[in-house]
Amino acid sequence: MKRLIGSCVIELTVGDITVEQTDAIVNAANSQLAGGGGVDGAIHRAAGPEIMRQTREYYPDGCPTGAAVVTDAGRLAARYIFHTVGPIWQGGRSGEPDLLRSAYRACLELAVDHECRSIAFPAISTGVYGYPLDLASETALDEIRRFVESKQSPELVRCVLFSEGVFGAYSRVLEAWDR
Ligand code: AR6
Repeated sequence: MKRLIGSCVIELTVGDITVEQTDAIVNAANSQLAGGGGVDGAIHRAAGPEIMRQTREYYPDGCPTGAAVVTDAGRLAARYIFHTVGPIWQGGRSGEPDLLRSAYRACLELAVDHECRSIAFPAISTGVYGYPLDLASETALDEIRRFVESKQSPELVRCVLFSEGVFGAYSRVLEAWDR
């Protein structure tokens, strides 16, 4: 499923982000950049130990929530991994929506800075961090659309969703855009 924003494409797919061939893939990390489960564990396993070596060397203080940092992509097909930290859901009144927007925007800015024509995102914060899926999908897609509308870059933003349930939530948001 996809939508055109000017000459750019926002696309939804179901799958495993580690096999994406976009220029950059996004990791939903923690602020210590310590590795973990979920998509973070899958990316580090698939990309290899060089990635953790780089995060330790370049970002010993980690990465604040809502920001993003860059490493190589090791054994993956992508050129870069952008490690971002989404908010932990605490009920919605602790700035979670702004922090989630900021995480997406930080990665999109890195994509432009690193001349990436394509980028793949997982559904940041919707796993271990407990962000309600309907709210997260609306916020994520709105921030992606705003960025792409104003910058007309990257050419392709692909949301790689790990289950049909997550894909369904994202699809409902895209369908609502047409109404
Ligand atoms: N490809 C795409 N999406 C995936 C994959 C994959 N291979 N594996 C899981 N997902 P989560 P968070 C989906 O928990 O909520 C880690 O321990 C998953 O189904 O990975 O931001 C970090 O180290 C869900 O929809 O990230 C942090 O401590 C989405 O990715 C913490 O979890 C995000 O789930 C971050 O939590």
